[in-house]
Amino acid sequence: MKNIFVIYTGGTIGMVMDEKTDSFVPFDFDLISKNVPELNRLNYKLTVSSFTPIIDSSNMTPAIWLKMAEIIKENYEDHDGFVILHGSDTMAFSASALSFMLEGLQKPVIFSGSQLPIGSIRTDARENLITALEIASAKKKNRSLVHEVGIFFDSQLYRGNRSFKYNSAKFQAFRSPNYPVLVEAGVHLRYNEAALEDNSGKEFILHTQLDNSISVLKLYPGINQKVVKSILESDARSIIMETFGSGNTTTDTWFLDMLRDALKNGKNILNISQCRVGSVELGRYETSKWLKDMGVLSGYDMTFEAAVTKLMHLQGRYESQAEVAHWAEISMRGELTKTF
Ligand code: ASN
Repeated sequence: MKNIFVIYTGGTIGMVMDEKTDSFVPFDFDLISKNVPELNRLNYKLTVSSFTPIIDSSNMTPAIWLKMAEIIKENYEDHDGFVILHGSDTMAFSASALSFMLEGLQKPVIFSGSQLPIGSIRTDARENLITALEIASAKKKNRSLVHEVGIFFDSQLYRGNRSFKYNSAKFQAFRSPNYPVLVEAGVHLRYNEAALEDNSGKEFILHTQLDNSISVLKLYPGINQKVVKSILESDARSIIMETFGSGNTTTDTWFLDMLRDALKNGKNILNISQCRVGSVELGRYETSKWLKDMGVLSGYDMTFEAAVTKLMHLQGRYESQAEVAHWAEISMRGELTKTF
């Protein structure tokens, strides 16, 4: 019998309607087990750790990521896989964060949740939960099939640090356009073995330090100098710059001068695109050639969620800005593809 560890953090999956406020509020795990009697018929032993308080994932914090990662570390040897029940709103941030905190995973860590509460008749929660458990327990020749952090939602397992929530209305809430789906659940579960992280021979290491000294500069035509200056001069160690297309920005002299000053003052500036599909390609257009020359870092095809959590991880791990910059451009957990 396989041992699966379930971490319940909250989210719509376990919510009920509060009649006083007429809005959804989180509820305890009993509600889930009562509504999924199939859990007793599964051939696994489930151990459940419910967080207090149970939260809507909009209240997620790095401290809670640490708690999840530590629980996984403590229960790693005795369990075959982990399922984390989590609200969908910030699930991609948590899955990305855990992918960096848990190096060399040999076992699956599967995030899941739902768009409708488990108690509602048309809920997507039951299918999501049961299949997430199945993937967390799947083995071939005594080795887990998945050795990374994934998000299972609406029949698909995505790499956690490649996905983002793109739809708040449909059951298919997530997408991972820059990386293939890892598992497709239909009549059979189809594992895309070529796309899955292998990690064989790697040592499992928990990284606990996170430094959230980050700011974000999202560009738009007409952005004014005061706004750019205040972001670049904040005390953040790194700035994520969300640019146009394949990494382009205005070439106005004031803007490029401000970036140069920020870099001179020791900031890291990581360029990711506002486009969710495709990659930053510094130097493809003249409008990004300047950035490359001055030392702006390329985030390639990384998601915003991966960029934020990767920088928190790197800054927690390295005091040196140069070291953070070095690793920012390298794929550590399959979060980016360098095609250029
Ligand atoms: N607000 C909810 C959450 O993220 C949304 C959901 O789970 N579908 O906790």
